[in-house]
Amino acid sequence: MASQLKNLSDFSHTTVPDGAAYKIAIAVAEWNAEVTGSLYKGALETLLKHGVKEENIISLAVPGSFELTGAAEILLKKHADLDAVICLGCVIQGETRHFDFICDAIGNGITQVGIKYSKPVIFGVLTTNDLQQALDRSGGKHGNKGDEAAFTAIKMAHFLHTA
Ligand code: DLZ
Repeated sequence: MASQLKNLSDFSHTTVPDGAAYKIAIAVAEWNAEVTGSLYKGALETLLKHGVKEENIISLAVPGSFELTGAAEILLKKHADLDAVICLGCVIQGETRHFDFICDAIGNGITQVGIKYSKPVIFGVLTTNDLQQALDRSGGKHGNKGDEAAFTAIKMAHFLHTA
């Protein structure tokens, strides 16, 4: 009989499996670098803290968040042994509809890439009304979405190998 989950209330949001066996890529956007640099720092530290080996982490920068989909596709095509890709970016609402197009494109794009390769592609993109909201979520009063993206990547890499 298939193993069953424990009561879901036993699971902590931050209960993370050991990442020692996994190879994970991080693609980070250069737009709003003050924010994305902190997201990247959080993600990298979290991967290392949970056992992912430094030599098994690939880090690459792309110009803007729009490029994250293409980056995830290229990474998964070139590195067949990757267990997950983390996409980090920060899109801040402006006066035009650019924000909506970029956010929709990234959300749909990285979902499709994950499905195409049957690999976890993690959405670590802040979509905020202003810079302060982004700072609050990249190491400020609301934590760091980079950390969250990293432990989600390890959990989904574990899922990939145990499902
Ligand atoms: C053009 C643009 C704008 C206006 N705003 C952002 C943003 O807030 N965050 C971000 O990551 N990128 C932005 N970009 C750049 C686009 O993501 C992309 O790099 C360009 O449209 C070129 O494809």
